[in-house]
Amino acid sequence: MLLALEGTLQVFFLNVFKMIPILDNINELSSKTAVIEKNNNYSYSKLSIDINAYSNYFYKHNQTYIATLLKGSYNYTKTLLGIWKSDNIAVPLSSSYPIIDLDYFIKDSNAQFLIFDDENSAIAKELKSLNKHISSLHVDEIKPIKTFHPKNIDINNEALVIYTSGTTNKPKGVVHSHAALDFQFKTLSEAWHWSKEDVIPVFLPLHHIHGIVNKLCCSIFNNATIDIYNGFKIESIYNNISKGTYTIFMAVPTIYKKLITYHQKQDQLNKQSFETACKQIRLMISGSAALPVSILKEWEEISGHRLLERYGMSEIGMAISNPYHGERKPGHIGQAFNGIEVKLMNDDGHEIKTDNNPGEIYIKGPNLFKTYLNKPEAYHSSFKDGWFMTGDIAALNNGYYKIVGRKSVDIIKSGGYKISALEIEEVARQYKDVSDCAVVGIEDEEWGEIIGIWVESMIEDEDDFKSYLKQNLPNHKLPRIYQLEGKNIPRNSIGKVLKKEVIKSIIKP
Ligand code: MLC
Ligand code: AMP
Repeated sequence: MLLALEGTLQVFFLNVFKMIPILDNINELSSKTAVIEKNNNYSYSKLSIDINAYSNYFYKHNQTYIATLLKGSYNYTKTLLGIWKSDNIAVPLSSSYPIIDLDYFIKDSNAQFLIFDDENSAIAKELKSLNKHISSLHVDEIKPIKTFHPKNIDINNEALVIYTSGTTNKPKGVVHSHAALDFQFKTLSEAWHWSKEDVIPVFLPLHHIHGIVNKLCCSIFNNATIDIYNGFKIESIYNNISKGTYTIFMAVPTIYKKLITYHQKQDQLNKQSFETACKQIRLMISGSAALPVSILKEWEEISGHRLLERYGMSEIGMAISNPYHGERKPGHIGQAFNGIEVKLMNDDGHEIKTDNNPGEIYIKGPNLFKTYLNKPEAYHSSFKDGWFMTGDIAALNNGYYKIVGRKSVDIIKSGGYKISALEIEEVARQYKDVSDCAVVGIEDEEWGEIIGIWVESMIEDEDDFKSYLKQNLPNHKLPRIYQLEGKNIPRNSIGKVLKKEVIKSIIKP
């Protein structure tokens, strides 16, 4: 009865107030499952009520940055959408980062609130002690109440900040408006034929575009169902695929490789159920890093799926994709999505229009980010004549783009994460024994690239150095290959480190 009354009131308010489409699409009367978390199902109507609680709680705050430290969960989902419904800006953070980084994200974004769950309460406490001004809130403190304070939300308002690594300085906060996100939801939904019948496992980190936009938000936007995991749990994901739970699957290449290896270790019966169930999934997508053709082929043999590879970036969302229908070309990222312009530019500033001629990918369209938080110069210098310069090098081949490299050797992609070599060097140089060092990405089939570090001075206690790095870097930024014998780093005549030589000469295990 109360639910029905609340629903009616909301329908009334929604007719009066301007809302953003992803929130508009949430049917407050629907008993359909929005999120499955372990054995619990959360309906769209429950989600709607829980989101409204945020409107009430943050009623007096507009366009305020709200940081979150929440595991992959229903709580994460309702908090992200609740922050949007209250016209505030979500800054999703991950506890995989050391305190020093989290503290930087809080300060850089000038977050006024930090919403955390049980799993992150100790870190939240530490962050609160470093940022006295912040209101630190356990997610359970935001409770639904009967009154509802709807707000007008301008689609051009800021919605989301994603921290991403670059070649200079500290990570940059990429700011997206609702308009850019909405364009992404619509574009991806259309291109990949999302429907309310879809069920997707969400296990990627929820502080990056791939997990947040492509998986979680597209599912909500389409009234589909999310099966949410707290990270990549291979055994349960594999078993749930085998049970035929999912209709759509998205992951980074490293995860496909991990699933292949896991599958190969199964007995015949398990193998058979997995392979049969895979064939019932309607779409499997790979992105965030180059998909090696070897992985594409192995996966095709197991699952019967030719993976749909697509290309994106924190600043641009998704821009290029192989087709849903039509040829998915191995080793290629496909064509521009509808409404997004792509061109290749050579070093002389000329557009490349011929095949097999590499150039930097430039992007234009409603998908682009709004700014880098507090870094207007970095924002302006990443554009030329209104085009965003991605730093990725591609060539055209019969109408399909193919990534052939990256402009900067200091950007590494490992496990689907973008990592700055300079950031790791900066941390390593602060260790007492390190006079100078060079960090590089070394090609690897499973991880895309593996991080290697070459230290020029002798390290007295290797274990101590490694544990220092562990304390100061998130797991995905840790070097896995160490050259610590104090040998000279290859340099040119003016002392500049020759990273390509470092890559060649570093001793791989
Ligand atoms: C972990 N390990 C690594 C590693 N990370 N080894 C080499 N290189 C790395 N980068 C090792 C650990 O030391 C450990 O070894 C073992 O792997 C397991 O570690 P883990 O931390 O438990 O790893 P796991 O949880 O399995 O993580 C792997 C992963 C994760 C692939 C699931 O990296 C991940 O979620 N990646 C996705 C990132 C993502 O979403 N990117 C999208 C960004 S948006 P040992 O020896 O101790 O067992 C974007 C735009 C776009 O890029 O286009 O989408
Ligand atoms: P991020 O900043 O974490 O969003 O990472 C974006 C980067 O991921 C891009 O600039 C590319 O270098 C890389 N990337 C994403 N998708 C692909 C792909 N399909 N092939 C190769 N690289 C990719």
